[in-house]
Amino acid sequence: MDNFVEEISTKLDPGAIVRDPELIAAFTTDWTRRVSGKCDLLVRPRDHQGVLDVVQAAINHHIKLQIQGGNTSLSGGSVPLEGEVLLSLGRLCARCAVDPDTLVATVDAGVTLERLQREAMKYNLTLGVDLASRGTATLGGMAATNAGGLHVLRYGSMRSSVISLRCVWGDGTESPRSAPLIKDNSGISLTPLIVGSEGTLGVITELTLRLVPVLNSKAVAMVPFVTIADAVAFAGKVRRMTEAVSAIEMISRRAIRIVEEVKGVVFPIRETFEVAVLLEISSNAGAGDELMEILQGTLLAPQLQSTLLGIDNTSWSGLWQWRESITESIQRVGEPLKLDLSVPVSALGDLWRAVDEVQSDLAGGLDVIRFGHLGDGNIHVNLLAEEEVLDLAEVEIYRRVAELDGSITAEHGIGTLKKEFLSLVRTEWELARMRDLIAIFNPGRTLNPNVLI
Ligand code: 2HG
Ligand code: ZN
Repeated sequence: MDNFVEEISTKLDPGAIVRDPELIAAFTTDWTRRVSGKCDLLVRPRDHQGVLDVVQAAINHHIKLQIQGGNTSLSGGSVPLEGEVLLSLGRLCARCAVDPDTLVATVDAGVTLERLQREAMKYNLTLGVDLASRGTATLGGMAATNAGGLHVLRYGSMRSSVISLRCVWGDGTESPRSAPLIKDNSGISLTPLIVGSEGTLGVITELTLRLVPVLNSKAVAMVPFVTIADAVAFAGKVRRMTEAVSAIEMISRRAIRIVEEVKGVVFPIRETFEVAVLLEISSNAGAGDELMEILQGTLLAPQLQSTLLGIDNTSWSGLWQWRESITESIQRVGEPLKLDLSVPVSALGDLWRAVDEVQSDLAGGLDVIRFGHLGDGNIHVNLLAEEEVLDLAEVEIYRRVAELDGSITAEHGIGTLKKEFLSLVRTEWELARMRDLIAIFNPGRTLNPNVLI
């Protein structure tokens, strides 16, 4: 370790090398507080060359590195578990350049989503991907994990927004600068492969991202449904009617109760419901009118009466607050086990029932809080219980998800927490090919040795 530090100290600025345990502590526990690692050294290069120097020195001295962006991973993917040196990209943030003619941004990996949103907004542009953790999540981390978020239905996950990337690979080589080429068919592209590889192939240092125009007319409705099946049918009808849908989110009754309890607020819908659907319509003009037309064409009169509308900015963001406060509110009542499930949208009712069955089999010992991205078939199931009950519930729910041809992680990634379950949803052949790729790009597993596989 001393030789490693000696080598990088000649190349990085003094502020880049941190050995103070108190300063390091802030980086070693993940956002959920469920995963706490250990680490004696934090390295924070400011640029691509610094990252290259660190990775090459790590290879020379047989040091393992754990990469970290904003440390917002919900699957333990960003903390060092076994004393790896923490390679934080938070200071790699000098560049955040928007090209308004090409509609792209070129950013350093440590730039936060919120900062890009601010810069892009100067030209009425934004990134299609948006997340509640926008103030902290970094674009490099979002690409490495193929983050999804609130508008996947319209803009896709990060993979759809990444045009090109620059990387330092785990074998100590580097790729050229990212280029804003909207079209480029010169052979096999590594870009889609790196996105979602969770830092097991290389460190992303720079990204060129596709931007989209900000749609200034937005309207939101919160519609209560007695069953999840009714909500799914509604989502399908709405999507068949218009392309202007920018989100179809779901909040269960239990999730609403938690937000009410923690925030001291009262949900305005008093009728009994199993799920509330948050539907957002965005366009350049008249989103409110279009939303009303959609609701009138899909809901019966009593349902329409209990629907909440957010047509102006204040009521619009007030309704979104219910959805965006859930994660933070749950965190205030416990340390949940977070499941991030997806199934074909048409199987969401089956998934709901499966989770209900697991809960009743565990005889009341399990608190289940469901919410998520109904339009994408991606349901977050947060579980609160004693650890042994959580273990049983997790295995059983994943087994049921696999039976429904679903995924054990739709958007948060495998990280370190879901590694043992990967084989439920990937074949031996697929796992072997993942290992082959890691062996090519990151041969000594210098980067993220405990993540993914
Ligand atoms: C969301 O959709 C995030 O709000 C967080 O993916 C999900 O807290 C969670 O489980
Ligand atoms: Zn989500």
